[in-house]
Amino acid sequence: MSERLTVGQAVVRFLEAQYVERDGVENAFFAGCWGIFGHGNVAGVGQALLERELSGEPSHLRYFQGRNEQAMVHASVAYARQRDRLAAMAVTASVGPGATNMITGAALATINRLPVLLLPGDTFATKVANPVLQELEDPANGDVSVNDAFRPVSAYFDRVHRPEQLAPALLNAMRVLTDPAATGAVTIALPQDVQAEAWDWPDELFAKRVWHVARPTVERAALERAVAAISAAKRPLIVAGGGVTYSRANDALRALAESTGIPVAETQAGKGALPYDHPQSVGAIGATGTTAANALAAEADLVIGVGTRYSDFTTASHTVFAAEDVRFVNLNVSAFDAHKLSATSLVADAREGLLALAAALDKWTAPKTHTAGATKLAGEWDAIVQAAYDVDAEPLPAQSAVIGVVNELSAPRDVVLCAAGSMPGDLHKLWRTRDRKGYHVEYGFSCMGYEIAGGLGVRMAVEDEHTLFDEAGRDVFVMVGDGSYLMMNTELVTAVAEGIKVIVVLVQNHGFASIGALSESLGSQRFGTQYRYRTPTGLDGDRLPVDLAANAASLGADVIRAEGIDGFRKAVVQAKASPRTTVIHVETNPLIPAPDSPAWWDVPVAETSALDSTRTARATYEDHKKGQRHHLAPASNDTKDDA
Ligand SMILES: Cc1ncc(C[n+]2csc(CCOP(=O)(O)OP(=O)(O)O)c2C)c(N)n1
Ligand SMILES: [Mg+2]
Repeated sequence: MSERLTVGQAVVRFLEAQYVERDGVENAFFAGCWGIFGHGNVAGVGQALLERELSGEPSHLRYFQGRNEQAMVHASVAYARQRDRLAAMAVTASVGPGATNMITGAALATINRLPVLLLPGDTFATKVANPVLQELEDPANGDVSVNDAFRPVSAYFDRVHRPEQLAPALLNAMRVLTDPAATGAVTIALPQDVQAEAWDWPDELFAKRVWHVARPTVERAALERAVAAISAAKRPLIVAGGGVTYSRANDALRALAESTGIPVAETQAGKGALPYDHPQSVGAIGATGTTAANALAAEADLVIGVGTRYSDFTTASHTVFAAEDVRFVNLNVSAFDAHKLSATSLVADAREGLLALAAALDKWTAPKTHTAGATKLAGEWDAIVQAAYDVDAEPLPAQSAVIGVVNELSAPRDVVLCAAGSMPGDLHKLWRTRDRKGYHVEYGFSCMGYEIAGGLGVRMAVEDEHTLFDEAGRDVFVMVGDGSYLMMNTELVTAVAEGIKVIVVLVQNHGFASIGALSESLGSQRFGTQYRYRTPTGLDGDRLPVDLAANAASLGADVIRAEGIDGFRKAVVQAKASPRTTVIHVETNPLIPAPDSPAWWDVPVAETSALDSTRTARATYEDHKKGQRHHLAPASNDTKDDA
């Protein structure tokens, strides 16, 4: 049996029929399809979505209208992250700029290993009318289009020139989207004529299909090597990454930590692996780490990385693991990550691997003094956090106090979300995470503009989890700087249109506090990091009369202008009580930094310069470079029996 449908209609039918299962729980994979229409998709996938909506049949594949293609991808990616990659969204865009607007989002998805299906329109397969509006013509390559730019940022890429190619493209897309080790942005470029072309599709293509999300188990020999390495350790440290959360391995991690006494540090994506007040939680590690985690990292003889890709922020650009004899055991579903830092590698699902380690380590524990020392260090850091929450600055509050108020007034299950600027680092250090999904900082791509769109995606996931699994609600606190807000605030309109509530904390500090401080530390004198009028000497005039609160109100959001920290406190209470999207505008003092924890981040400084500030910074830079490690020593136990 077959059915005659267009390629666009077939895509929609197929997406509706895809399900995933893990741990015996099954749900539809695609929760929606975002779309902005142009000539590249309006009569193809767009027509199919209309036909779907008008059919009147209930469907989990809802259509969402975004305001910017990049933002639609961000919302989708945030949605998938909140759902632990067990659900995702698709995005349809027109040809040309509509398509290329998604490239930043695609890179963000692939870098963070988060699934999203991108369906950019492409130029005519038949080429009769070429060049079509927005077509890139390459005199030397007849088959190139702007969509080729998706290739390096996609976990899978295909272009469907003929209807027959659609089925394998869709099946491969699902294989990659639901594979924890391979997932990311999947791009299927759909030429605009092909989208509207009819074909007789075999019924099987649209039959319900369940994709079983794998939990690969640990190879016995690899487990033995890991256990040998761990049980020889005197100063071990676990580094928990995002893989812990996606695998829902939090209980297994806690059990392993408690049975062995090994302290647990967290990356940005891994924050929330343990609640902040667990005695063995030493908090953030690396360039934005706590004094506790970084002190333990500095002397660790064994680092057990779980579900982490060891970004430079995590390793403080390869300086944080400083002990001469430090070795690594990496548990990761991706062999690529498991082998980093010359580790003894366990290529497996995080939960399976942690359970296997706990069983195999049996009664082994780290030295009691090590565990107790970690708890003491963590307590000292928590006192520093409290002091940062309590900073009493007039008239403009410190950012750390703003974070403190949000932490205190949010419910334990609420989600704090951020992506770029000075806040991700401050949140990593200071946020007291109480729920495994309570912390959402996109720091793989750290993309300005992710915040509001991402908050929308998280809140959509929260609402869907409520409907599907009867989970309790969560407010979403989007922390966004003025720079990020100016880069992309468009999805406030979408939040209003869809009646989706997010609380946006808009921190106004008139420019880039983050890059300003970085610039100063590197001798670049905060050049180009403040929003000011141009004068004959540069952009150093008065502050600009930009009113971001008025801007947010003009987009349809409720807006509260908070004055000082007490005003901010009242505003948060009011926003939490409201059912509507609320933007809290608060001005802060950008010159009060979060508490320091000695750690370095490798940002190269000019080797030669006419400026004293740069020359001084270069000398400091060269000093820091000396502490940088390569971690090339083979895992110590790999050769143990050769002698
Ligand atoms: C799209 C994008 N462009 C540039 C950067 C580099 N960058 C990181 S933070 C930042 C400034 C952010 O300013 P704001 O949102 O006001 O936060 P603040 O630093 O003031 O806390 C810039 C330009 C980035 N991360 N993303
Ligand atoms: Mg700013």
